[in-house]
Amino acid sequence: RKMATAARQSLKIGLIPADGIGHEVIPAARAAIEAVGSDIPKPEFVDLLAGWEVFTRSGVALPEETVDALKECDCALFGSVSSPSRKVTGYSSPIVALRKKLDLYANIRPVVSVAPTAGEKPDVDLIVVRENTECLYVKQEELTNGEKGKEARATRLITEYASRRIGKMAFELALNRPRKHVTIIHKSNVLSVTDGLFRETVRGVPSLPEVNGRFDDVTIAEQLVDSAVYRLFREPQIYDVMVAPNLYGDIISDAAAALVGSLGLVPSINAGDNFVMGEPVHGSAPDIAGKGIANPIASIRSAALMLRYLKYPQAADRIDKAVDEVIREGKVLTPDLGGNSKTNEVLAEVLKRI
Ligand code: GGG
Repeated sequence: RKMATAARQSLKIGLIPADGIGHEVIPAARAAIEAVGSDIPKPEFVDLLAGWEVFTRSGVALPEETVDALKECDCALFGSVSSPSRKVTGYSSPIVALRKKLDLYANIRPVVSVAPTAGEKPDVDLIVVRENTECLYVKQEELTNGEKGKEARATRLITEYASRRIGKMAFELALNRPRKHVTIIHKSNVLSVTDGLFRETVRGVPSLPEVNGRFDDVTIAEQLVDSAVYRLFREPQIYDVMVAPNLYGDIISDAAAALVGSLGLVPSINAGDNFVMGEPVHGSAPDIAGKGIANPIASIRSAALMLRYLKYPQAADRIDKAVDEVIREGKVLTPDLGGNSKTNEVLAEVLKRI
């Protein structure tokens, strides 16, 4: 990848806290990046706007300046967005738009339980690889009046192109993991055309001529999405890399987060061939926004994941190790993990260990 090989003098990082607790957790991720010092090029942060809050002030959810500024950045961190559940004229989800505009086609979500003692095998150690650009997220919906009342329709788009590149990403990730195992998630017993195409295309990735047999050691399984959720709760150890169309991937990763203690622990990156954007899996949590008790760990881990993708593994390891120690010690934790500490207190513990 172009971005992975460029030697950088500085690392320009766009920061988009967006809404709610995004304003509390993105500064924590920034502090963690600053703490790794010379393990990365000198970071230069650019504060950027997007989200529901900026929409209510200006009528624009994703200002053009934000997109233009991101094109000048090496990477970015996005917090969380409070998109309304009803249609609001002129509003469209900025995170969905950003993923498309920057062609961040893979949402990579590792879900790992922290072992009680260092070195012990975690119960859950999987990565959800979520296709990030299509499925129902093409957002082509229409409301019409039928004979029996209103009828709402949505287009679900699955292409061979997008399925192939997300499949390649999943196999690539599996190759670098001890178990080298990919599970394809679909529902092609019902949606045989759309999910059928996804399943068949991902299955075909190892036989592509350009792959040159590189994935021959990766084993493949597949699972219907409903049964995948059941087995995720019953025997999460069977999963290594799970690759899924957009909506299933979103749901599965939240479900998997329940197995490791809190959604507040789970990071992600939105990755493309030329850009990467870290983003906690959790949303804007309006119920706790402004109270200073949001768990900063998902954002801090997202920063580490972003640095790892940019080929700064030492910096990423330092952040991840510090976070794991804080969780393992269990003394300074936010309320979502049963503690009574504040965001800044958890951050301070992490920074001490970095
Ligand atoms: N960081 C994840 C996040 O912000 N989740 C909320 C979300 O994605 N809402 C739906 C949307 O705005 O598209």
